[in-house]
Amino acid sequence: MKRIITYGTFDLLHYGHINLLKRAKELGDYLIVVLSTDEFNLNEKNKKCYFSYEKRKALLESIRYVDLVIPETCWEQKRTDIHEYHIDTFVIGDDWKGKFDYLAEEGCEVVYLSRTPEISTTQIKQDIMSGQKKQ
Ligand code: C2G
Repeated sequence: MKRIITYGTFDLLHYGHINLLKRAKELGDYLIVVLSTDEFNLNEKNKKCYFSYEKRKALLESIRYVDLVIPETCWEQKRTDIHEYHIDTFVIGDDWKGKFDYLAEEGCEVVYLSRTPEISTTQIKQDIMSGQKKQ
């Protein structure tokens, strides 16, 4: 059983997130999503989420590619998560390319997947504010 882990906020869940989760799951058999808590988002990522952690968690748990959702409360937990959950591969979008290479020291493969370029939570919010419609 190949175990995959990925991290993120996943607010206003969209097809870019789904593309990432689908490809992450294709790398193994079991996918853990470590979901940023509201406090972590606010204090560490300067993100004010539209949906609360519980709602974002429920949405992720309904996705067929996702096997487990756990909280992300700090940047440093990745090293311990990898051991605690017996992770084979860490996966994240290539907007983070190079930032988590150090996890290879924990015996974990590190994979950066291409982002879906034309969509983002910020873009969705901006489009709604300006009355734009996504084509
Ligand atoms: N993503 C993507 N394509 C998009 C938007 C997001 O592939 N158009 C990917 C990101 O690269 C990330 C995941 O979807 O792998 C979640 O994105 P965010 O919710 O923006 O998460 P982020 O703020 O990058 O949090 O400790 C790591 C952080 O928690 C990562």
